[in-house]
Amino acid sequence: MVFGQVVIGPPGSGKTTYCNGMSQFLSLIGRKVAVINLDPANDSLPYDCAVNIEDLIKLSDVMMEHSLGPNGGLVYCMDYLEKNIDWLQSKLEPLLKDHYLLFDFPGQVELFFLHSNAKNVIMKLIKKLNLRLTVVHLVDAHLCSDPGKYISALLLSLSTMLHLELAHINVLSKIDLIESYGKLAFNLDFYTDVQNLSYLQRHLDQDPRASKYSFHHHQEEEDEPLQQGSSPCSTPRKSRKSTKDSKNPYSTRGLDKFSALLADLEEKRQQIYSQVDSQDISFVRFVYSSSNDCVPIIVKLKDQNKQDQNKGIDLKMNQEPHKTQKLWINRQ
Ligand SMILES: Nc1nc2c(ncn2[C@@H]2O[C@H](COP(=O)(O)OP(=O)(O)OP(=O)(O)O)[C@@H](O)[C@H]2O)c(=O)[nH]1
Ligand SMILES: [Mg+2]
Repeated sequence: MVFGQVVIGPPGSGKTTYCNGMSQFLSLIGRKVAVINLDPANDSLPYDCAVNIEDLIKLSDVMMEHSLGPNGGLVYCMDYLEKNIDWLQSKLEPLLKDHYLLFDFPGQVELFFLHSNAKNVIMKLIKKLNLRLTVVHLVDAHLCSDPGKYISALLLSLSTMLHLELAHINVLSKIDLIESYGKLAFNLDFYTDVQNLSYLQRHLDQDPRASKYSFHHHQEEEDEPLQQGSSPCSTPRKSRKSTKDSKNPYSTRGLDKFSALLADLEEKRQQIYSQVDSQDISFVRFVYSSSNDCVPIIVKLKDQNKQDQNKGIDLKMNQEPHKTQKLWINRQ
């Protein structure tokens, strides 16, 4: 079985440098390593690559021949690579016996959350060559210094994870430069653990560009006034809201526990469906209540004929004795 990494990330996030450093590290600890350059725009490679996409197709040729810009050209190159996957397969086969593989991909992020060609290339290699690959997604650590950019990096990481459907590690690159961007609003573990993003709200409000979108939650501010003199670089203190008994215990658990919770909720959902009048139920959702419980919300669609006088969406929350909330939505 052959193991390796698919190294991706926005332009200039350090993919090629990472592949170079990782290959040196692996060599030093006695592992045979092969770096495969799949970026047809990688002009000067700092490592000796075992396979180079430029032997198959060059971005400059594509741009010239097809009158494409660099972005369209890269999509074309990935498409071409997918169609010629046998070429890549034949180049990789001699390495499969004992090498660890590092794939250096282009920095055009749309290739990894929007288009399917790069994903198809990776999936075909996994299937044909029985590879075990992990995605290493590099994001420049300086994005932590700006709350809006940090959220955008998280969204990018999330869409990439969902699109590629592989084992995935997000890495903050260029961490040695982080101090040059000033003090972070929170400790580094806030950013690496992706803790409660609502703590970023007041920092977004201080940003002249973000503040115009009014992220501020006024009620929360009334509940919890900003403490004068509190250190801006301390781990966020728990909001009054979260220290109350409404703290969701599942928020600190791992994915393994989460599947147990889902099974539990599915059982509750089936119990609700087995009750009388269940044919009227459109779907059942769950919310976490202040009494440490997952409360079902039953959504029923009203019959249009009976409810003609109520145009538009009509939401009613009824508290049942067994703490079930029902939400009716008019069919438009
Ligand atoms: N200070 C610092 N610089 C880095 C680090 N990693 C990469 N760089 C620099 O960042 C620049 C871009 O690095 P690359 O490795 O070419 O980035 P890339 O993601 O491969 O770029 P593209 O292939 O163009 O998308 C180079 O000047 C690197 O020397 C790091 O950890 N610290
Ligand atoms: Mg590169």
